[in-house]
Amino acid sequence: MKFDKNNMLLYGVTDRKWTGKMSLTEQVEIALKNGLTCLQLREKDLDYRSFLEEAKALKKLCAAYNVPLIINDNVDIAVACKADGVHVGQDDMQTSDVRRHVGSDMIIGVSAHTVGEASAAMRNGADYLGIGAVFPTSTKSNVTRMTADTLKAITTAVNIPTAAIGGITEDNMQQLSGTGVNGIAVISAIFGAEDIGKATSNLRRLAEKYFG
Ligand code: 3NM
Repeated sequence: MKFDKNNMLLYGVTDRKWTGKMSLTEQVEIALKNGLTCLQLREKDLDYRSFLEEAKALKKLCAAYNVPLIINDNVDIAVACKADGVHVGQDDMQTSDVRRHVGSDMIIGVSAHTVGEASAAMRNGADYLGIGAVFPTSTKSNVTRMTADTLKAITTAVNIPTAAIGGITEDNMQQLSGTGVNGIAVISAIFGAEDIGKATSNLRRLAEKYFG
């Protein structure tokens, strides 16, 4: 699948904490219909079999909307479900090991918090970076908020697509304009929204305005 900086515009990350009346798949389909440009399946507690089943279903769904599916942290699931990519954090597998494992075609995303981490990830074969946390967030614990200067220094140091992450909403997104990021990655602003469709289309419109 073609992958470039436009896929960073509105990057949705799943979190089953937010599934209530709807299943994760139903939530994702609404987001895909309303302008998501990339989807990351992030499962921290699912057993291998259920994770793979879900990943296969989401791969089919994302392909129907021509949106890349990225698997968080689990290279084996990414390969087995034929995902478009895999995303790793600094405590997960090394980028160069991931590349050896998945071959040259799969997209590799890496979370980076400093210029050093970002440059190393790029050197070792990352295709894009998630950079955060740009705002306070209660969705993930143990994240450190970064300054606007660090964010700018990272986007200046690398020449691969970047998405900012952490506490991003319709209301604060404008503050990221001019930092050099190509878009935003969000969990709660989409999957925690009362109306996922409306939230997604609003975020997409604003992302086009500030980062398009
Ligand atoms: N990674 P929300 S912040 C998954 O800083 C994740 O690397 C982060 O969720 C990082 O959009 C984060 O609800 C949580 O704030 C993002």
